[in-house]
Amino acid sequence: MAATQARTEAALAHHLPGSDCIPHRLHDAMRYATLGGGKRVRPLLAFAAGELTGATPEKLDIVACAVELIHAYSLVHDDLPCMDDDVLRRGRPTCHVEYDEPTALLVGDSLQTLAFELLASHPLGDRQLEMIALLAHASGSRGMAGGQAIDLASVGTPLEQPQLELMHALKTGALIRAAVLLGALAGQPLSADERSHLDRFAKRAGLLFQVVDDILDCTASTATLGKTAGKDEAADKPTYVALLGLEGARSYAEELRTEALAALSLFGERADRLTRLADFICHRQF
Ligand code: GRG
Repeated sequence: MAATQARTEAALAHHLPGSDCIPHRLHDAMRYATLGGGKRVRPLLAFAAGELTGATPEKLDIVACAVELIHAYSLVHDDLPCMDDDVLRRGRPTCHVEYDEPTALLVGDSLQTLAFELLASHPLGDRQLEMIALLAHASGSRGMAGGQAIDLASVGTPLEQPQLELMHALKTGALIRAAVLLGALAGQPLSADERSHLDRFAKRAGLLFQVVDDILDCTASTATLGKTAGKDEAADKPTYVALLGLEGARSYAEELRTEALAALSLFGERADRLTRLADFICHRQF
């Protein structure tokens, strides 16, 4: 993991325009928002899925950067006062606090378009157009942005599990799924059966990521603020902890992990890295 994270960091640093490039402030802010932090879960998934299909590391660098740039853009926009209004991200001031709101808006726009520029301008094999379409779909109104819209609309209105599932499948799951599928598409073709198993893994892993994120949010605020687990602030947010309680969310995470791993059994040892990543997503503490 550490080697892939470092490789991704270097690739991002290489492909992001330098701070010496005009306009300096915008490029500096793009680098600030993207480099030097983050678990790089989506690049790790892209590399692990690419390993399954024998994709070259050079192609996977591009896929990993594209997916991570979309992720970085989503965080910058999500932190803006008109959305979540957060002042800290990855232990540092958010982009709009460190720079200013208009710059943060343009950072998000520019990171998003850079992702597609990278995918379109490097040779990625026969299914390059499919890869571009897949990432566009996963990021847009029927993917991540759509999930964000459902989330914003649901504040103050408790969601039932199917709606919560749909919101997360779009908001967080779509990009995680795209990371897995794009990584695989950069290598040798899979059979229809293999592809549907990988897709099932990707969807389960996306949901698992979100359930664990909700658990960590709850336990972090409990530890910091001395609140009762699963109560108080979790209750007015659409989260799995609010819906299922802390223990219920934990057993749901285990269930999703088991389903994700079962979907990989078809691939045998070729899926070792994906298996270990599912374990990491499930048992991470940050
Ligand atoms: C603004 C179009 C638009 C979309 C925003 C993904 C998203 C949609 C907002 C992020 C809000 C959020 C904190 C969701 C919880 C799950 C999540 C994506 C957490 C952050 O991802 P990590 O843990 O972050 O992979 P790092 O810092 O490790 O990269």
